[in-house]
Amino acid sequence: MKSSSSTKSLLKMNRLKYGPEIIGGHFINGKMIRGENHFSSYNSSDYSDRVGTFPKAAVKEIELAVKSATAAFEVWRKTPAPVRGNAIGRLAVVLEREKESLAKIITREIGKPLKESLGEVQEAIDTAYFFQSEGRRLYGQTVPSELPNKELMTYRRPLGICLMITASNFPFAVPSWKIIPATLAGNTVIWKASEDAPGTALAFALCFQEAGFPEGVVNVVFGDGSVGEKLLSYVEKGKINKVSFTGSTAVGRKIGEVCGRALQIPSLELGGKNPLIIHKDADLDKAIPTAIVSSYGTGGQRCTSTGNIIIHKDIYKTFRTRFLEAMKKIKIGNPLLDKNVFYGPLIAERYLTHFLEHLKWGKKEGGSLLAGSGRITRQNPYPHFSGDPDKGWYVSPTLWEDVTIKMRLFQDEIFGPTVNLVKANNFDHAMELANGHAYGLSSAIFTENSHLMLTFKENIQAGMSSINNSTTGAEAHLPFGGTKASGNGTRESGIWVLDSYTRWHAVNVDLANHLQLAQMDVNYGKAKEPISFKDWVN
Ligand code: UN1
Repeated sequence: MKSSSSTKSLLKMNRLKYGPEIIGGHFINGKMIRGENHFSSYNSSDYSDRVGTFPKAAVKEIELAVKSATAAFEVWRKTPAPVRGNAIGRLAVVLEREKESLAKIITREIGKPLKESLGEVQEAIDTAYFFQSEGRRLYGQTVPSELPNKELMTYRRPLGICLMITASNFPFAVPSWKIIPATLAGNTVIWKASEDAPGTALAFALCFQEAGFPEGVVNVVFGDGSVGEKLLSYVEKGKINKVSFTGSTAVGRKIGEVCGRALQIPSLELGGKNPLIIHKDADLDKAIPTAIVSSYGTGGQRCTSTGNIIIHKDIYKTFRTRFLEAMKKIKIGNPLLDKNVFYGPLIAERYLTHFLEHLKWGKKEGGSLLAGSGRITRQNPYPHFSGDPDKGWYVSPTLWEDVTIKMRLFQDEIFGPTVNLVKANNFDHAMELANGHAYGLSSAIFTENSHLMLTFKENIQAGMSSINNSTTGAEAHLPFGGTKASGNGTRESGIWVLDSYTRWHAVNVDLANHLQLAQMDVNYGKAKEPISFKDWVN
């Protein structure tokens, strides 16, 4: 199709403003495959800027990815773990060198502020440096045997071909949490990247290549959920040995069913409705800005974003006034044109639809809207906006009150810049509210009382908890994951993730010159006659 001269000049302008268009391809067996059935990835902050075009994987490319990951596994699993760690160390160096450029690609594609994108790349760098040395520490144990001349030991073995399916909100950090430890452990990877962030995924794949990962160890394919479903069928065929997924609870359940039938344990990192308790003794000078970041940072598009702020009734009014005051300073817009923007657009139109719907049903079920006017447009302006609101899915920060535990507003994850103020009568009531939803990902409390900190830690149903800090912002070497509807108990990051990408292999070596049987030929010894202390007394 020929583009008109005005489209051409717009493209040229955008190129100067944002960067060139990427002609993308799947990354399979170390090669780019342009493929067919192309789709476009647009700059979420400005839809007139096309980041690039990418193919949607067809069966033949999926087959090729499975084949190359399978062939590479035979070589990679035999590569000594410290050598695999070295490749990860080189990856860290590449990521450090390219940190700025990679962050700009992330911001261009999904619209989070550059500071956050830099943080995201840093999270991948931290992960790479952490696992570089794990290659020299992929310890097993030596275990004493109950028989003489016999040795027992354990080894971590890789699982095989790992399928990673990731979301668009952390298109770099979260894939790094999966791909880096999986490859360190000797597995090979097929990564089905988010269709909202294919440019970021391709850039990441090329970093693995530069770092000297052998061909076929990391393969990336593009496409929507239907490509993910096709890939999942290889679990049933016994050709994919592990699935790691970050996304919605609904999709996580489906993946869990497929993997369960194949007797596999997937890693599922799912939704959240994360509570932030503000006790009456909270330091509000810290709690208010933290609650703002926790609720509205990344436009609320983190699975760790705060969903309910649970405030002690004695300070409810003060908190409400000060929170509303702080909200007024939130700057929204195109983060590539203004670095002071607090949050950018919603990543995709489907998030906008979901967000706008919640405004309707939230009011209907009785929530009181304290702030928030829906989609920001030229007709429906927002006071601190940078850029052209009509070119992206921008929404204003939203605040609800009069929300009760049974309401959808209290229970449902919205995945946008919206939060509820919920009044608690006392600490116990606050805890009841904090646990009164289906999820259990992150959680936080503000209090100066160390006894309440302890009670909170011991009773909150969540995989992660912050004390006097945000529900967001987990560090790269602590276990990440949730309980209840937020996951299946698997963890990402730190040493804990290794359990998700390895299986234990128990080995015994019998060096005796005769047959000896455990449990049967063991000389356990026996106790002597019972001692009686009767004579020692009276
Ligand atoms: C996610 O939203 O899926 O803890 C991951 C945080 C980030 C990671 C969030 N480091 O908020």
